[in-house]
Parts: sequence; C-alpha cells; structure tokens
Amino acid sequence: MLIKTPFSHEPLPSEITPQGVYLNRRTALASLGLAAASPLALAQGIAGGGKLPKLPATPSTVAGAITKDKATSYTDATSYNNFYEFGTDKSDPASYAHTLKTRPWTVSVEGECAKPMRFDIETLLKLSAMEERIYRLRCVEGWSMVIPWVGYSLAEVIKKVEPTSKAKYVEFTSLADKSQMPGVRSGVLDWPYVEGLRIDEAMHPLAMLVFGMYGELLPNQNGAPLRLALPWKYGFKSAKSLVKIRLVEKEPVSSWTKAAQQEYGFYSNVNPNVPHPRWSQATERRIGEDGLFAKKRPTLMFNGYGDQVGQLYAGMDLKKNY
Ligand SMILES: Nc1nc2c(c(=O)[nH]1)N[C@H]1C(S)=C(S)[C@@H](COP(=O)(O)O)O[C@H]1N2
Ligand SMILES: [Mo]
Repeated sequence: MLIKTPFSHEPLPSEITPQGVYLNRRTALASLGLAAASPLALAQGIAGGGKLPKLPATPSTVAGAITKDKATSYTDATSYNNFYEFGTDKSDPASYAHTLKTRPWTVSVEGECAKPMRFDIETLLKLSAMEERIYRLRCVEGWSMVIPWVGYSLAEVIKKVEPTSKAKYVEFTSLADKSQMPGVRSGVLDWPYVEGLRIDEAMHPLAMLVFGMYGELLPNQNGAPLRLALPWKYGFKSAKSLVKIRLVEKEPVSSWTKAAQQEYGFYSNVNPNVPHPRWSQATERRIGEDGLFAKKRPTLMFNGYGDQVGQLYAGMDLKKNY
C-alpha cells in the first residue's frame, strides 16, 4: 500500500504558480537586485562581478564619502591587488586567495576597553546600516584606484567596547594562516600583518570597516570578509582580512615599519611633498587609464580628503611625522 506522507514532494495545488506570474516575478526581482546592488557605481555604468552575494547599501551621507571620480572597473579592482599573504605579484591574490575560508570568522576587539568582545562576522554585518562610499585608494607604489566600498564607520565597532582613557591607539591584525595563505610561508614580512592608527584617526567617520564592494560581498583578494579603507592614507594602512582590533596605550609598530623604518612611517598620510626614499610621490597612475596617451595624475595632499581629515594633524610637522 502506498501511504501519502505530509513530506511528499508533490506540490500542493496552491503552491503552483502559473508560469507567466513566475517569470514576471523573476524579472522584477532581477531589476530590484540590480538597483539594490551598487547604485553609485551603476550610475557610472560600472557593474560588479555578479558571482558573489549582493550586499545592499544606501549611499553614505558622511562628508567627503562619495568622490565623483569614475570608479575603477571591477575586473581591474579584483585582479591587480596587494595582499602579500598570497604572494607579492599583483596577480597572486586573484590566483590564490580562493583558499581563504571566510566563514566562520570572528574578530576580537580587545585591549584598553571596558567591554572586550568577540564578534562573529554575521553579527558585524548587522551591527550598523550598510553604506556605500566611493573612495580613492592611493598605493605607496604610485598607482591609484577608485572603489565603491560597502560597510560603515569603524567607530561603530570601537564604540561598542567602550575604550578607556588609556586607549590612545588602535592596532589591527590580519589573519596569518600558512595552511590558507601560501605567502605566509615566505619571509617578505613579519607575519601577522599589523597596522595601527591613532584613536582619533580610527574614530574619524571616513575610517571605514569594509565588508563589500560594487554592491557585493568582498572578493577574497580584496580582504574578505572584512578590511579597512582609510582613503587619506597610503593603501597599506588598510589592512585586510582582520581578526583582531586592539586598543592600546603605545603607538603600534606596523609590519611595514618593521620591514623598513625609513620608508614607512606610522602616519603614512598621502603627501605629494614627502617623497618615498626611493621614488617621488608627486604623481600617480590611475589603474585603467594606462593607455599610450594617459597622463599621470597629480597626487593630492591627504589624497584629496584634507577638508575632512586635515584637522587631525593640526600643528604637526608632516615631513617629520610621515
Ligand atoms: N593583510 C594585508 N592587508 C593589506 C595588504 C597586504 O599585503 N596584506 N596590502 C595593502 C596594500 S599595499 C594596498 S595598496 C591595499 C590594496 O587593496 P586592494 O587590493 O583591495 O586594492 O591593501 C593593503 N592591505
Ligand atoms: Mo599599497
């Protein structure tokens, strides 16, 4: 005898949607999804990769958060990367970062604070409303990009743990796992990758904790599942694949400062007037504009964010504090 169970896979008549209605709903959803993905980049005719889950966001209202510069293509932004944990060639992160496991993932926020916490990545994704911001990114090597990031101000997370009066600086640590990151077996840097900010820099609304780009979750090569974006500093300050945020009393020593102290100062603000010891910082090459007739662009003080962040450095000698 054949007994019909409630778990039968045969659909109930009420579950069957007429095909026309179904197709209409699909096209409606598709356009909705597109609109929700990256309104700012799409307004410039620039699409995301379309392979990663969408991360909807609303355009940021933070002053200076949306540059009018045209965003770099998704292909360029995801194939020309610095992420030494996966190798030192620009193409290495795109080739090898697929081995990075971004779930489960926790970030501990600790040190000089009343309420140290371990945040699960899913909790961080819901901690504050997702904003889309278009930031310029200036690499110390002399190239730049323009990236539509998705995330929110780093201050949102720091506030949660209630920093004490001893919290003068913030230290950021990236994952360093040899089994997932082939570059960590090499000695190019002293792993894990560590960076630091003064607390007021970290609390500045433009200092961003990033979970996505181009309206989608971050690709691994760009620092999934979360990284920093500090648009007025050289790119290396924006540490990727963060596992620890530590509030500290003394100025942290970054991996780059350890590697070459004369070349990488603590502040590392973009400054066309302070050359790197081995090259000028006066101009830059915008990735995607590198045709035969492409002109180099002049590099701007604080990467063009001086109106917003200049006050943080009032009275400081920026040649000494490079
Ligand atoms: N953990 C880690 N973070 C890192 C790096 C790195 O090698 N390891 N490279 C930095 C440098 S030099 C730059 S220019 C930016 C590049 O970010 P993008 O690949 O998303 O453009 O990431 C920064 N963050
Ligand atoms: Mo960089």
